[in-house]
Amino acid sequence: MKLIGNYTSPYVRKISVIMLEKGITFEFINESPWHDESQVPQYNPLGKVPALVVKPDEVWYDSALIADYLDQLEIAPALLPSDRLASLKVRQIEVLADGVCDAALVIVRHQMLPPEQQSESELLRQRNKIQRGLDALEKHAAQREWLNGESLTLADIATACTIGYLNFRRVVPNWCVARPSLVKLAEKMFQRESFARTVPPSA
Ligand SMILES: N[C@@H](CCC(=O)N[C@@H](CS)C(=O)NCC(=O)O)C(=O)O
Repeated sequence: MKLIGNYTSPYVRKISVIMLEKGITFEFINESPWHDESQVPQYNPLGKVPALVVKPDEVWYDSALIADYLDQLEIAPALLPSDRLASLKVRQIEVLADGVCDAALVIVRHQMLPPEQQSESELLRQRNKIQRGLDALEKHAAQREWLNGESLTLADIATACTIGYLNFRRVVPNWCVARPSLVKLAEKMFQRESFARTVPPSA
């Protein structure tokens, strides 16, 4: 399999972590989606990373869908419960974590605009999404050792990738204030080899 993307992307990191956790061998094709000459649209018409090439005529894109694809290969450890409702609950947390990343990414891109084109109200709107999303994740994290059950799931991986991205881009640097359960979860996740091997390169 070939994973198309770069490690500055939290969504690409999520997929790399999943494959490392499952011991799936893959070739990493380092491609930025942001250049005019980017090869990414040849894999994903939407021009976004990650994309996962299984065969020349079988390419998956959107990290949530790729995660689902990888889990249905039934390579241990399972990161989604087999019960459909329980699985949706894990994926709901993944959507929450990814949504926080989406807002953080909007902020990062917005801050690259010339100052006169930046809007404080838009930045505030996105920061509020991040704060509400993190509050909801903190509530989940406070309930148990893992976000949704007795063992590691996709919810923990997606949440840790999101926190890694907030740290990397220094978006909402005080995110950890009054969120002790998320801090604990992030510290635990960052010790895993899969996370140590996918640290974003310095910007
Ligand atoms: N929902 C998508 C989001 C992917 C995404 O936004 N990736 C960014 C990089 S972090 C990207 O490729 N952006 C390029 C663009 O929007 O043109 C996923 O989970 O895969």
